[in-house]
Amino acid sequence: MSAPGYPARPGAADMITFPSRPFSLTAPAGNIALVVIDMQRDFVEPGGFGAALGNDVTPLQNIIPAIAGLLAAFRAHGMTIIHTKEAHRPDLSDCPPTKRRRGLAEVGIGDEGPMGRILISGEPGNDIVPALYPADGETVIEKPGKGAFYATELGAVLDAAGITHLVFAGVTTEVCVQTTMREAADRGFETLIAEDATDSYFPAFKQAAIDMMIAQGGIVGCAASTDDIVTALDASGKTPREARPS
Ligand code: C5J
Repeated sequence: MSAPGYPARPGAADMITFPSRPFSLTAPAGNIALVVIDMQRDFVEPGGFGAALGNDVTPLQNIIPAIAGLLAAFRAHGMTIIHTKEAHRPDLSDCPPTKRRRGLAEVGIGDEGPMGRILISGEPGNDIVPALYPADGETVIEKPGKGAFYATELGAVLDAAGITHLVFAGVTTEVCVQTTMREAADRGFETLIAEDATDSYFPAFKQAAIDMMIAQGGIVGCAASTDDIVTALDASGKTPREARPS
């Protein structure tokens, strides 16, 4: 079955080639997953934790349409989508004291913030912004660290789905996105960051993080624009489910 609006073209290959930097990435569509990192209300919405720390959240809000475009394309092609949330247990048993000590704010992890307890699972501010809310069947990983592989089931989920290539979006580029891309690269995944679908409270950090990851021949991974990623998906012409060997 083709996804609505994406008719299968007879003879079209199911390999997808992303015109990324510093090299093009090619993979079977069924082996590629989109990972949307920490698009949570507390990081992105005015009045949340990020704003309470004195950050301008506007740049993070501005990437919502690009991420929505990626989600729409991956959903239309029936491809794997993972969302992450930086979230701790209410008793903070998964939050090392060193992490709690970090930060310049009067309110810290576990304290009552503008949208409930900061970075605590189940609190309103810990949820994903409505515009990017996970659809039924999409995996949501709650992670206690900056990297999404540390102390989570992410590796097992990806292995079970046969995923080898990860497309990254979300926030913040130099913290949770970069940490997770590095974890993924060390585990043997090919990684690609959608450069206009990620951002930081510090514009220079975003650029530096992308530059250092794709330097030295893509030492961590590759980068491409959202438009180029979506165009590559659409050009494949088939949904991965059709193309997968049974
Ligand atoms: C941070 C994140 N910056 N999601 N979290 O603490 O990048």
